[in-house]
Amino acid sequence: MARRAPDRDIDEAELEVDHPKDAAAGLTAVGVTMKRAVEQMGVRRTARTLLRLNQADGFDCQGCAWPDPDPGHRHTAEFCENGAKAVTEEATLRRIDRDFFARHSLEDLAGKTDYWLGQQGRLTEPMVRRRGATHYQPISWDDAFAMVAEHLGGLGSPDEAVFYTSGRTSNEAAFAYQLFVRAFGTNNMPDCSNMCHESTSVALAEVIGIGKGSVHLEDVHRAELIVIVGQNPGTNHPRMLSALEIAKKNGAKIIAVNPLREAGLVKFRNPQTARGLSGVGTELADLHLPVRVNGDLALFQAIGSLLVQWDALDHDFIDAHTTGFEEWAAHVRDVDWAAVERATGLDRALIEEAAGMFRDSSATVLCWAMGITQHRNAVATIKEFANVTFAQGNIGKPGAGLCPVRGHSNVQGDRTMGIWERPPAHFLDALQAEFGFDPPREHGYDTVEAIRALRDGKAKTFFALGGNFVSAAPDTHLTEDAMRNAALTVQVSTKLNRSHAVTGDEALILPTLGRSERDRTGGHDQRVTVEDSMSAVHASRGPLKPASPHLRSEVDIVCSLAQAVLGDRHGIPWTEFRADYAAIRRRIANVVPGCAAYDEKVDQPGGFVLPHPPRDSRTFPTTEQKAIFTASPIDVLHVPEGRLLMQTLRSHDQFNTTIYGLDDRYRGISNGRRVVFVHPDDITALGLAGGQVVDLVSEWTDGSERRAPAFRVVAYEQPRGCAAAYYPETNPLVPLDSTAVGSNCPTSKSIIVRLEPELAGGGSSGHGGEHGQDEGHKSRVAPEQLS
Ligand SMILES: Nc1nc2c(c(=O)[nH]1)N[C@H]1C(S)=C(S)[C@@H](COP(=O)(O)OP(=O)(O)OC[C@H]3O[C@@H](n4cnc5c(=O)[nH]c(N)nc54)[C@H](O)[C@@H]3O)O[C@H]1N2
Ligand SMILES: Nc1nc2c(c(=O)[nH]1)N[C@H]1C(S)=C(S)[C@@H](COP(=O)(O)OP(=O)(O)OC[C@H]3O[C@@H](n4cnc5c(=O)[nH]c(N)nc54)[C@H](O)[C@@H]3O)O[C@H]1N2
Ligand code: SF4
Ligand SMILES: [Mo]
Repeated sequence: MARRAPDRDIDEAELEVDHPKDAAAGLTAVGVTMKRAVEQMGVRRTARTLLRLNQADGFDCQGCAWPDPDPGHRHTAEFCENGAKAVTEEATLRRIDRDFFARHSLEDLAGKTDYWLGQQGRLTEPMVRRRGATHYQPISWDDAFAMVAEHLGGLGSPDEAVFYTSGRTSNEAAFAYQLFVRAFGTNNMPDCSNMCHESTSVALAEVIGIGKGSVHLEDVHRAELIVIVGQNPGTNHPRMLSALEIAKKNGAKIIAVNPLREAGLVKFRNPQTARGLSGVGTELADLHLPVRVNGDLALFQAIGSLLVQWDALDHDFIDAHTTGFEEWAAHVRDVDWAAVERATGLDRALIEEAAGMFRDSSATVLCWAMGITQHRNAVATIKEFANVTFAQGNIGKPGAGLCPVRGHSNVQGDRTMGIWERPPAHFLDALQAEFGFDPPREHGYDTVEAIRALRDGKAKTFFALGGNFVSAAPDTHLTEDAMRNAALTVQVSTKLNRSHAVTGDEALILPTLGRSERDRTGGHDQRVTVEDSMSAVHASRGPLKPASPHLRSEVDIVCSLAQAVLGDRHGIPWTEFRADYAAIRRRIANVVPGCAAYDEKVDQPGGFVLPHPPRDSRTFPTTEQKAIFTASPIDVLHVPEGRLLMQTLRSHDQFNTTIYGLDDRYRGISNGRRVVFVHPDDITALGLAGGQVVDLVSEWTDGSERRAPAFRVVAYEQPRGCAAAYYPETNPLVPLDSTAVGSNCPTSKSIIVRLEPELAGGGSSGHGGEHGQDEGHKSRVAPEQLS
C-alpha cells in the first residue's frame, strides 16, 4: 500500500527558535543568496546565471510575478534573495538519472518529504510507471506521447480528462496547451490560480469588468498612501520592498494590515545601496493594523463608513463612473461597530487613524495577496476594497489603484492565454474564427472540482503542465486517494516532487527545460514571453546549457502530444508551432484581446503593457459599463471555545511546495517547519507550553476532523485566537469543501483547529520555542522531545 505524506521533516529535532526580526534583506540576504547559489551551481555558473536574471535581454525570474523596472532603470543585480533561490533550485548541477529511479521505489519516494525530493536534482529523461510496477523505468518520448494518446483515445468523453497548469508556464506553451485541450474537446483546465488569486479575478471582473489589477509600477512609486493587506512582500515579493522604498522617499505613507508584524513590512535594508548594506535601512509601515485572521471585510466596511461619514469622497468620480453608490453608502453608514471590533480585534480609534490616512491621501494604492483571497468571504472582501477605492476615485489616475500581487511568475499570463476552466465566450469565438473548430462551451472543472471528479471516478486521466498538485491542493489525504484513482497521471516537470510519487495506475514523468536554459527546439534559439502582475508582457531567453540533452521544452511537449492525440484533426499546424514559436505568437495576436502585433511588440526592450480599460481611461467593461459598488453583509467566522483560527503561510525558505531549506529567518525559526505560531496568552489559556509538541486537528462543519501530527508550539505575537503554520505541511487540514463563496478557492487561511498535546514524547521544557521578552538568546529544542 502506498505511503501517506511523511509527517516529520528530516532534521525537525534540530529546531531553533529566536526573536522575530524587525528588518528585511540587508547583508544577510546577500550572504544567503551567494552561499546557496555557489553550493548548487558553482562560482562561474552562479555569476553567469544571476547576471542575466531580469535583464531586458536575459530571462525572467522563475520566482514571483512582481514586475521589473523599465529597462533604463535596472540594476546589474536585478533580483532578490528568493529570486536567486528560485534560479538556483532550477540551475542546480544535481541530477536524477534512471539509476536513481531503479534505487527508489514509488513507495520509497512517497515516504520522503517535498524538501528531500526537491534536493535530489533535475529530472533528466522521460520515465514511466507501468501498471502494477513498483518503480519508474525509462521510456522514449514517442512512446510516452503514444501512451497518453491511447489513454485519451480510450476515454468515454474528453471531459474524463483533466489538464492542470501551474503558473510558470510561458505564454507560448500556455496558448498551445489550451488550444490542444479545447481541440481535444474539454474545458477541464484547472490551474494554480484556482487556489491563489481566483477570488481576485472573480471579484474584480464583476465590479471593474476585468479580473486584473489596475496599477503600473510607476503608480506604486508615486502613491501618497500604499495599503498592504494580507501580503508578506519581504518573503514573497522581495523586490516590492525596493518600490516601497522609492515611494517612501517620495513621501508616501504605508499601512500594513496583517495579523503578524512581518519583518519586510517594518523595515527594508536595500542590498543595492550602501545605506542598506551598512544596516541603516528604510522604515516602511507607518501604521500596522494587527487584524484578526479573516477580519478584513469588516475592517474595510468600517473604513468605508468613516469616509462616507466624513464626506471624504470623490463625488465627480462617483457620479460619472459608478453605480450602486447610494445602496453601499446606506449599508456602511449603518455599520455595526461592535461586530467590527469583534471581527477585526481592533479598537475603533486605530481604525479611525487608518481611515484618516485614507482621507488625507489623494492617491492610494491598495495591495493584497493570499491573506485575503483564501477565505470564505474573500470575494466580498475584495469587492469591499473596490468600494473604498471607488469612493475616493482611486482608480484610473496616477499613483492610485487596485493592486493584487500575483504569485507565480506567469500565472497572470497563463490566464490571458486562455488557461481557464470558464473561458469567456468572446475568447472561444476568437479561437473558433482562427482555427475553424468548435471549441467546447461548457465550463470545465476547477481544482476542487477536478479532485472531486477524480475521487468519484468521473475523471480518469490527469495531466499537469508543471506544479505539484497533490501537495498544493487542499485535503491532502483525500486528494492523494483521488489521484491514485486515476488510470493515468502525467507530470511535466523540472524537479521531482510528491506528485510523481502519488500516481494513477500508470504514470509518466516528462522532464522539461526550465526558463534559465537555452531552448534550441527546432534547431535554433527560441524565446518565450511572460506577463507580470502589472500586465507587462516581455520576452525571456535562458542562457544555460540544459540539464540534460533529453529535455524538451514545454512548447515542444505540448505540440508533440497534440500531434500524437489529434493528428491532422482541425488542421492545426503543430509542427510549425514547434519549429518556430513566433508562429504561435502570430496566432496569439489574432486570438487574445490586446495582443495585436504581439511578436513585434515583445521585441521592444521591456516589452509592452496589455490594455486595462479602467486603468487607461476609466472605462469599466462591466454589465453596467460602470464601476459597481456592492454591499456585502459582514460575516464573522464563529470559532468555538478552545479552538483557534489558523492560517497557513509560507516560510522565507520555500517557493510553494518547493522547500529550499528549513529556516524562516525573519520569524526567527531555524532547522524546522513543523511549528505552530500561537499567541503567548492563548498558549497559557489552552494549558499548553511553548515548545510542546501538539497535533493540529481541524474541525469542519459536517462534523469531520482532520489531523496533522507533531507540530511544536511557538509563542508568537498576533491577535488572540489566531494561529499560523506552514503550507504544505498543513494541507491535510483544509477540507475540500471549505472554499470561498463565488471563486471556490480553498480556504487555506481560515482553518478552525484545536491543539492536542502529543501523548508520547510531547513533554515541554517550559521555555523552548518561546520568544522571551528580554533575553536575545536562541532556545534550542532538545532532540529527545521529538522522540
Ligand atoms: N519566496 C517565495 N515567494 C513566493 C512564493 C513562495 O512560496 N516563496 N509563492 C508565490 C505565490 S504562488 C504566491 S500566491 C505569493 C503569496 O504571497 P503572500 O500572500 O504574501 O503569501 P503567504 O505566505 O501565504 O502570506 C500571506 C500573508 O497574509 C497574512 N494573513 C493571513 N491571514 C490574513 C487575514 O485574514 N488578513 C490579513 N490582513 N492578513 C492575513 C499572513 O500573516 C501573511 O503575512 O507569493 C509568491 N512568491
Ligand atoms: N494550505 C495552503 N495551500 C496552498 C496555498 C496556501 O497558501 N496554503 N497556496 C496556494 C497557491 S497560492 C498556489 S499558487 C498553489 C501552488 O501550486 P503549484 O503551482 O501546483 O505548486 P508549486 O509548488 O509551485 O510547483 C512546484 C513544481 O513545479 C515544477 N516546476 C518548476 N518549474 C517548472 C517549469 O519551468 N516547468 C514545469 N513544467 N514545471 C516546473 C517542479 O517540478 C516543482 O516541483 O498552492 C496553493 N496551496
Ligand atoms: S521579487 Fe520576485 S520576480 Fe523579482 S527577483 Fe524576487 S522572486 Fe524574482
Ligand atoms: Mo499562488
